[in-house]
Amino acid sequence: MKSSRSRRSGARALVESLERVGAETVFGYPGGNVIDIFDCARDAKFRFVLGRHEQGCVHMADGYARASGRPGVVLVTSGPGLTNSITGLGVANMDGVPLVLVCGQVPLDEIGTDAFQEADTTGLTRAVSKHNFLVKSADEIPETIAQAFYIATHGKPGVVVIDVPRDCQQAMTSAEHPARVSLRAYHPERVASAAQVCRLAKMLNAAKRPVIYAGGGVIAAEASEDVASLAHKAGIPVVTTMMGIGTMGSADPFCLGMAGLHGVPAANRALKEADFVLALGMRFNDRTTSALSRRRQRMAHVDCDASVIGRNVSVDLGIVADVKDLLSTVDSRVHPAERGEWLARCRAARSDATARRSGRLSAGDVIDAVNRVAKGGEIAVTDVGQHQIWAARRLENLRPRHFLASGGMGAMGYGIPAAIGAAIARPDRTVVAFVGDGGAQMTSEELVVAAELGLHVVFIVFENGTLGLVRQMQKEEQGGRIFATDLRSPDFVALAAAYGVKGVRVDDPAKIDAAIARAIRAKRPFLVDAKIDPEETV
Ligand SMILES: Cc1ncc(C[n+]2csc(CCOP(=O)(O)OP(=O)(O)O)c2C)c(N)n1
Ligand SMILES: [Mg+2]
Repeated sequence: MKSSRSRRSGARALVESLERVGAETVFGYPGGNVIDIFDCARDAKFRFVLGRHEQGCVHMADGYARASGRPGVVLVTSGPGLTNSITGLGVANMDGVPLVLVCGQVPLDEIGTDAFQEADTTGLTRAVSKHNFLVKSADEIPETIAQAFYIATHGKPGVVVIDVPRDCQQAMTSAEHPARVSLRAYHPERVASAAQVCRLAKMLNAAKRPVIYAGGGVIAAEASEDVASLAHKAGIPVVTTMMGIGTMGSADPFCLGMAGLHGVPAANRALKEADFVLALGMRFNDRTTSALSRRRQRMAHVDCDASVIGRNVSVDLGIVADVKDLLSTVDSRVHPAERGEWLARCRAARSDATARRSGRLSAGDVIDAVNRVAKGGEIAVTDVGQHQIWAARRLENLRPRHFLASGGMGAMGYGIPAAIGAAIARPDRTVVAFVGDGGAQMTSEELVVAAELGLHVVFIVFENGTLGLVRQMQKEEQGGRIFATDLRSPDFVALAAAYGVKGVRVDDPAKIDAAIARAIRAKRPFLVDAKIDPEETV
């Protein structure tokens, strides 16, 4: 190692490297085996945000990453700090969110001795990360940080974990942050061949009823505008996965909304009736394939991750490439077309209504109120359950990076902390969190962070007194045997007040617009406890 730089501790080198890779916010929670790094973070260039539980810290970093496009960074201690982080890592990794977690570890010579707060970080995070590192000397730290950020952000984005033993944090090193990262075994950039581009253009030009099926990979690749311009040029309606929501605003006449198991009828019908589907930046997990079950349509699938092509759905043409690059190359070969009749047929099916019983506040009333008041300018973050599906189906005019949800993992507890992370990333936006009364009780402790930082987040709790989505399954699939789903909640307005967050309770459809408007005007965290009908189903 060269030593033009003065010697400093591994912890100091780590903080310097985080600055060098451009980390401007780090989320985390301290502890004994990471205390040297925290000591150096005191005067770092980045801002440190203290969550109240490591799961919350990771979801915050995830929300920050999804809303900004920059990798989320988390710093936690060994043992319980790491195990508390696992759900958050799984959520981010499954949804292709770039995130780097640094955790403390017991000193090298104590690893494997059942030392206090020792956990097998490598073993525990293998299945919830794209890659993990165990640092074995202070000299490795700058290079490891550089590689971790490279891996997290290149190819399909994902989670990278760096386990840093305490003695490596304390040891002195002269190792410098590398100017460039070169990894012998990881070269994810792939481009489509000329033949593939030609074939795709031919398939599109020949199609009578084509549909674009856009996933989260379109948003991650910043290719939403390219999708819209292809759709407009060639008369192709666009449906999305849940992760792809925001690719195209619902005011665009080519946008048919979310398809799949929980999708809207117009989107699913278009997929069923299509003669050609162009799937972009998606995995075809089980939620997204329902409309393809009796498929007669031809299909092309483009994704930057080779492992998803042909895995769950067999396709006529598979292309491993960056979606944005691919669209820019194929564009000139696609003929302009109207496809007026096909578009009219697809559009006629648009319109969606949630079931409601008159007089009571429904989930649809709440979401419609957000549509009216926020007019699509908000960043919407959801938890998991019925409220998530209602929001995904019904929110209007969202932009790319403006709909955040735990898609792959479906982890309750995501909404509140992820909304906080999004608000930190985008102080210029109103963030609206849609959470169930079940999920709200999993991570409500993070509300105090929103109060402490004065963040502009509107937390809407859909209080139906039940774990609604599971109760609905019990009603519809388990012969109506309701068990362990109806639950008592705290007084959410009082709970928010205890954390320093103002709130209001609403159960009258006539008052919901005013409540949402007041929350949005507040310019500080505000909770709306919406009492809705437990019998409403999705
Ligand atoms: C961590 C976690 N545990 C369990 C589940 C299973 N689950 C999916 S939806 C749901 C109910 C959610 O209830 P609530 O938060 O009240 O939302 P609602 O469906 O009522 O809108 C449950 C228990 C889950 N997704 N995540
Ligand atoms: Mg509920």
